[in-house]
Amino acid sequence: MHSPRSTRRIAAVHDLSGVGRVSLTVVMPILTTMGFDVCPLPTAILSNHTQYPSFSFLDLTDEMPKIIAEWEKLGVDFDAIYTGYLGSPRQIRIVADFIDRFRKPETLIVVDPVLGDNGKLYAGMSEDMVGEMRTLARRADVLTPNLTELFALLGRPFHASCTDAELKDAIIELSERREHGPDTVIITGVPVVDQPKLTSVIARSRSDGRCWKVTCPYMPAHYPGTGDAFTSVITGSLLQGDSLPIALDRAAQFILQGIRATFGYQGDNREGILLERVLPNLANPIQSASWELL
Ligand code: PXL
Repeated sequence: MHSPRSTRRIAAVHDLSGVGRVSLTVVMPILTTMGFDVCPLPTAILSNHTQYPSFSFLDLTDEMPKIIAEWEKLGVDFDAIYTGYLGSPRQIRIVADFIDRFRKPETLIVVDPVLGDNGKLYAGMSEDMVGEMRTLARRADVLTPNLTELFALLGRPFHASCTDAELKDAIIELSERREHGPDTVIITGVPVVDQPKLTSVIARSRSDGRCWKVTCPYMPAHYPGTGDAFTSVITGSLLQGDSLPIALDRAAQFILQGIRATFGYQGDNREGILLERVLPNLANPIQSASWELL
């Protein structure tokens, strides 16, 4: 599998949730549409995501080392490794080891530290998970926390109204506090002070030292899986060679299109955005960039 390939390959380390359009059911169609060969390394199988009051959960921690060992035997190599929802502290250690064994200098490592939202950890997430996620985050080239995850990783109390300067400092702390922090940190779902109809994304790359902000309309509804969709588009866009601000714009625009396609229906928001309606948009060039330099 070391011969030249026409299609680049991504290992996608996420759960498979049957209902609710999150994780692999979002990551795979997006990255396949963007032209990649997506190889799932499933972390757990759930009946539906954990924002429903009840769900079945099959932990695949014991299976993962076997899958990884077979991939090693096959000599598979990956252009990117993209991790999301992980089911146990031991599983996070297995994923960290997988990255250490498969990463090459040019491999893009994207870690979405899925831990919680709206100031709360998701059902089943513990402080142990947060601690292990910190060590995984250090291996990332690109880390995409929302505000809840940002404060959890920093070990500070959550608060929703933050200034741009405060978030810029938080990113610098996360990526430069330790010798091997992530190069690029993208904070998603940042409210815009005094503008309740807007939301934003703030990002900084340590290697070029610049900080970017992308602002877009805020729709007053919560749809699970939008974080997975956002980071999938970021991953695909960076692998396609886009700059960080263009990747941010493409991802923000895609999520907005997805929410707009869904919002008009009086459906159950827990089912996520109508991804299947907007997937073809991923082939379009960017319509209007809105990034600004902070
Ligand atoms: O999209 C995040 C996510 C992924 N996987 C599972 C989840 C959630 C969020 O609720 O429950 C199982």
